[in-house]
Amino acid sequence: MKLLKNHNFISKYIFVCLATLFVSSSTLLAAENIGIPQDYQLSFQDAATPNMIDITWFHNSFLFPIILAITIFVTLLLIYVMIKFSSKNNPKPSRTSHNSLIEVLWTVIPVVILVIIAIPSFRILYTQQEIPVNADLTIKATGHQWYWEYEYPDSNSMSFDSLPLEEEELTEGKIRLLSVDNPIVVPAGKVVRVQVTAADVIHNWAVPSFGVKMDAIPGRLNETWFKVDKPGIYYGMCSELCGVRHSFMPIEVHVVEQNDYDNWLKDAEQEFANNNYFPNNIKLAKLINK
Ligand SMILES: [Cu+2]
Repeated sequence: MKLLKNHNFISKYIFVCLATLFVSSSTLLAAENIGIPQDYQLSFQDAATPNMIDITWFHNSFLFPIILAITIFVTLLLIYVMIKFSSKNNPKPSRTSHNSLIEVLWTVIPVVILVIIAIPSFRILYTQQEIPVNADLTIKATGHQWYWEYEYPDSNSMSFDSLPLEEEELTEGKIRLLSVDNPIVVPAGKVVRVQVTAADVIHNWAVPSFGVKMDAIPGRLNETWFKVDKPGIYYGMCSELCGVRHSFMPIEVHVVEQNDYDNWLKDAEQEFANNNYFPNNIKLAKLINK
């Protein structure tokens, strides 16, 4: 009866492990759209920048097989130990308490695995942090409770606020809690440097498909960068708990061809000449008082 109970437990354990493996491997094959989360998505959004391509490769093709191998190894080891050394099969346990060879091995092997992981990891971290010397465009993103303010320092310090669309403003193709009134627009194939800071509390400027996630800290100017070749609309969110409306400060980036960008810039420089803090702050006040 005891053995039966043991077997029950073991088969349940194996089932959970297999189910976990199946779910994780099938989600690696999902995620088709770029720049937007999918229903029931567990894995990454499709990569839109060289950095995100590296991050996706690092996780899916490098880390995941290592994790898989270790998980399978430990699971088999546990099953082996549970059966071989159960009180029934092994009534008189050995009193061995030390084995130098095994102790050295279980210290050295994990260290070697960590060093192998660290090499590509540090390389990716470095390219994320190291902005290419000649950025084609600089955008400054300032986090406020609870909206993003963007400045284009190269264009007469043009600046505008970016707030999510309200339910009644959602037209065809707009997405609730992701579409904003004033998205940022950048040219395709150009290196965009993003300076990130905050005016009140810590926020975080994050766009998953760009592989960008940078803390916005009051009194500090952080920098990150991205280069997107494929024109389209990409979405992100504030990713640092920053207050009650934390979930209402999405990020919308329009990547367009250079001439479209030039046209947008001409219009935007006029529209946002005296920046639009004031109207948007009224809008924000309305939202908060809702
Ligand atoms: Cu925030």
